[in-house]
Amino acid sequence: MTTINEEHAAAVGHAFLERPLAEVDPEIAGAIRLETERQNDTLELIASENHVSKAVLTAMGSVFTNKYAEGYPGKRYYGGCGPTDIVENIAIERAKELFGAEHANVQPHSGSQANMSVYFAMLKPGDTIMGMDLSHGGHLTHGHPLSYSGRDFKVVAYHVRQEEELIDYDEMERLAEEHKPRMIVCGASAYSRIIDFKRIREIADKAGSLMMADIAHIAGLVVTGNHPSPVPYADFVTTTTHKTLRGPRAGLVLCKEQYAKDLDRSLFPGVQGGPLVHIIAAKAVAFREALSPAFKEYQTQVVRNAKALAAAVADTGFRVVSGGTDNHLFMTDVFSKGITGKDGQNILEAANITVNKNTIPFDTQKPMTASGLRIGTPAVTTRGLREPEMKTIANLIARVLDARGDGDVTQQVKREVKELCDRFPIY
Ligand code: DSN
Repeated sequence: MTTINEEHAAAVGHAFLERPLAEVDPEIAGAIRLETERQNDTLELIASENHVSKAVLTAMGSVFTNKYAEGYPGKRYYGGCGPTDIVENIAIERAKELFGAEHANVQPHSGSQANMSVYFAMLKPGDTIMGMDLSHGGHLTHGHPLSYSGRDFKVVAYHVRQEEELIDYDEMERLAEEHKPRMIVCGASAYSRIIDFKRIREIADKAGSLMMADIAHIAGLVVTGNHPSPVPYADFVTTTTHKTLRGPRAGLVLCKEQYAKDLDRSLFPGVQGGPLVHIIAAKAVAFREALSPAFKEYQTQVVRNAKALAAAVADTGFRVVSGGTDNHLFMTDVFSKGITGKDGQNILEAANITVNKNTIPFDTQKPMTASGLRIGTPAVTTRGLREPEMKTIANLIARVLDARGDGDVTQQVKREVKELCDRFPIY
């Protein structure tokens, strides 16, 4: 055990740079170990989570975290940005190539800030935007009253149709004609069907609106052609980089060249300060991985797994919203068997199966209770699970939910989850 004085001496000398984390901070090192074990022993079905490669982790933990680099490649406010410019230029070029985009800004720290940079580039406070209602599958930053997007702009929300639970494009068109929004925002965080970006462009053109597609959830599928791309249609495309795209926790904006200058200025200095260069390096690595043929195989398997899991869950008697899925996720209405989303999430977590409660369209429960569970396959597909394992998972989910979290059933399911996870180690 070192004394405080020894620690102080070590901290002012060069030696502190070399001390291992477990020695410097056993509590945080312990929490990292716990989280590694948790991820290894858990069936991760949260649709927005994934497991990144060691290459991505290495870039994130690199010395670029030490660097300030406000500005853009070739136009920085700090010296010493040579290697940083290499990283950012590579990330930009790879992002453009991946998505076939005219311009890419790789600096957003998150999806929320990516969206903010687009809004602040093109909109004035009080302008009208149209976005998908959060409880129908949209996102907080698409105009929810509790988000900056709902506070600074007038919001008109569109919905899914109650009967088939698909986006009501006719309603979207009617509302766009009536309200002439400055921007139509599309994209979703809890919608399992193909989004018709071409139709939305037509609606935007008729109403004289800009179009922004937030593809945070489906970006990986878009890259590989497993979901149609909005890039030919949308003025702006935003995404996170850590969901199906399987990169570091961060954001990205793509746009037509005509908006490039406004967008870049809006992001920096408008919304953010110094970029996280280590995270941009990790984005570049993830983009390189996403350019490989193996990534196409991965995304195709993600969708196959989601379809197989949705069908198997439906076979156990839980209603699946819209009857199935075309992408990496689906929503199951656990209240169809009298279980709230909140209870369902807790029951599954006790058995080491992680999902998130989610409202379903026309939900009768409050958001913190919810009637649904959102279930996604990006993470389990990364660790190598395929269709046969999806049937097993559906069975495990149904057993523990049907038993309402009974202790013996939970322990038995947890053991089976562990056996399954041990067959498919992550790192
Ligand atoms: N929190 C993300 C998700 O889980 O979909 C959206 O921001």
